[in-house]
Amino acid sequence: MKTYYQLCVLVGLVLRVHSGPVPQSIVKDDEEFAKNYLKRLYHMNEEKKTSFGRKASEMGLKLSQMQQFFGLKVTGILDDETMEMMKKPRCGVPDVAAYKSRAFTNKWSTNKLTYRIENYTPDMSVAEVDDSITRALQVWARVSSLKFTRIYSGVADIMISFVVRDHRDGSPFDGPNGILAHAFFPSPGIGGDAHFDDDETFTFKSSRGYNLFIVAAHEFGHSLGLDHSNVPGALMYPTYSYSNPDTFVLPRDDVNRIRALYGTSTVNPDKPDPVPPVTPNACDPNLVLDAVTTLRGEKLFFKDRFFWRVHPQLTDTEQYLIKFFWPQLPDNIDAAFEHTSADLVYIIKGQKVWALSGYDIVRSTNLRSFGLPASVTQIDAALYDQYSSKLLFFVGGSYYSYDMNRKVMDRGFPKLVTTSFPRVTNKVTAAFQEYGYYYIFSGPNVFQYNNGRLRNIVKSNHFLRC
Ligand SMILES: [Ca+2]
Ligand SMILES: [Ca+2]
Ligand SMILES: [Ca+2]
Ligand SMILES: [Zn+2]
Ligand SMILES: [Zn+2]
Repeated sequence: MKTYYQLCVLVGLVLRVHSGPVPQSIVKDDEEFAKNYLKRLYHMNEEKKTSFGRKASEMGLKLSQMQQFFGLKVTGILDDETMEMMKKPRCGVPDVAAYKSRAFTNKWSTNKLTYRIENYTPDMSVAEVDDSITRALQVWARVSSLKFTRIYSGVADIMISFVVRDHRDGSPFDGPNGILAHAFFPSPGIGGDAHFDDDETFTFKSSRGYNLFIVAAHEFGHSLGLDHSNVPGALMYPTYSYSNPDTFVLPRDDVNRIRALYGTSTVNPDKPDPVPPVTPNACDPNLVLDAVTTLRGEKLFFKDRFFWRVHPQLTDTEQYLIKFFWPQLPDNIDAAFEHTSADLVYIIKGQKVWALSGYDIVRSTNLRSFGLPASVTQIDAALYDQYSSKLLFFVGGSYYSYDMNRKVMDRGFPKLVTTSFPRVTNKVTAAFQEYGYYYIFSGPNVFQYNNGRLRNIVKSNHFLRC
């Protein structure tokens, strides 16, 4: 497993190859950071002057709650993976709804609400801010009975402002990154209001900085009464992930939750709504994966906007948005493979290829650089055989073999898939090698080969510990 500390080393200059003992000061800083995180977002009590054991168990309990929420391995200790998750940019509203103050309810008694933009961020033009806010509210109005009216003076239900640090509501912002914004659940006064941390760089139609439309759409979910969702890919998931504002469609989980509060919109038969995206289910027996690769002993299984990360020693899998780890990578990728001797993972979509070192993108290249003919504009799957140094590309019913050492395409290719992989009659959808075995995915089935001999056929969710 890639540790948080290795990540730090990789991001900067490679100071040392093997991660040695971590300096005590870093451990202390992280512990302080984690304490603040849990106090703020999991309502961990201020430390009382009790014995050390008492304090430790309170922190352990809150760490377990947080790990449970994010689907991490529940250890109750501050491990690297937990620290990594805590450092992700996110919303400042606590994840533990049970602690919501009694002054707030979970819904407005009316479906007609007003909003007012009190001030603007210098990061964007006035028109861009107005447009982002309006469209963020429409995300919710489109799928429910809610209606929003903008007012320009007086007190609106949803007062929107850009502020920094302490802004006199008891929840100071923290400077660049970390907490991006927060909003208050429905109630008179501050209820419904949304505050954006203006120490962030907000953007209009860009994956740089933090996209205001995405951040605002999430915050307005709170303004309307929704708390955080633990469904990866839901808009109400606590951490920030970029989505293209022009193609954004509210995911199924959020649609269901807002409709439970405010009912369904009146359907316009001339303009049907786009289908809300769902989060793929590891237990679906018909699951067809987009791509599979190993990564330093872990396995990554890609599907739509998501991937599952499977550790060899852990019993459960973790599911993330691709954009959560690599904002620059596209969704719905074609293929992936690990070039083990170079410690790189390649992600392929169309003609584009990205090389990752651990969780960092180190360069991008083109399919042609692997010697594929220009007629191949898209591949179905890729597999790197670390023993023979051959890289196999699956395209329709054929496959190519590229020699990674000699950097040439092998003679006699493409070959028919069925000549080397008996029983695979349909298109290969994903592939990887592990412990000398080839795993060839075709639709929901996976064919396991050892030296060209079929050993076993399983369903693709076999690997996801469903
Ligand atoms: Ca209000
Ligand atoms: Ca911040
Ligand atoms: Ca594929
Ligand atoms: Zn939130
Ligand atoms: Zn505030």
